[in-house]
Amino acid sequence: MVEWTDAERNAILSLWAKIDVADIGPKALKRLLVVFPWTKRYFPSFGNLSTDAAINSNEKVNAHGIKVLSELDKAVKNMDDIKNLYSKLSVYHSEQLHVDPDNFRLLAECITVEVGAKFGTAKFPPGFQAAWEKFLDVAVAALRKQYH
Ligand code: HNI
Repeated sequence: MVEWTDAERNAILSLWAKIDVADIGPKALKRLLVVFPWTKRYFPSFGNLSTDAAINSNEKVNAHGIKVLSELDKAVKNMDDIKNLYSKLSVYHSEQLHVDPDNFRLLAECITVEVGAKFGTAKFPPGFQAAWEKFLDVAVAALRKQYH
């Protein structure tokens, strides 16, 4: 089981309280699709993702970005049980969506870039980033868990 120090919990909770899911979610997913373009292949039902402009104005991308970040909200509220929380979601990504699990880390990276860009060093100092990265690592590990 993952151990969290009080400082880590506080950093994650205070950062999360400032994060607007409807802002960071779409931005992070758009960044994923542009920076790591092979990820587009998982979203054929989203329509036109052929250019950066098309990705930016795609409403399905926006909605899905919000959905993904809202899922992280559940993890923030269940920090001691993320593995179980994401168990079904892991099976779904593995067995139905066939998402290469390496992509989870790439999305986590895009989320962190957006958080850093939004808050800057003053509100997202290295100590906060350390706790935040650990949190995302635990979420990514939980999503990878049911792959075999
Ligand atoms: Ni992911 C659907 C959460 C990373 C591709 N994904 C979901 C759903 C949630 C979710 C929630 C909706 C499930 C449902 O409808 O029951 N995804 C997450 C989380 C992460 C993540 C928390 C990582 C932090 N997903 C990724 C990545 C990819 C991905 C990295 C591919 C590159 N996800 C998908 C696809 C779907 C999906 C594809 C189905 C989309 C649809 O609506 O058809």
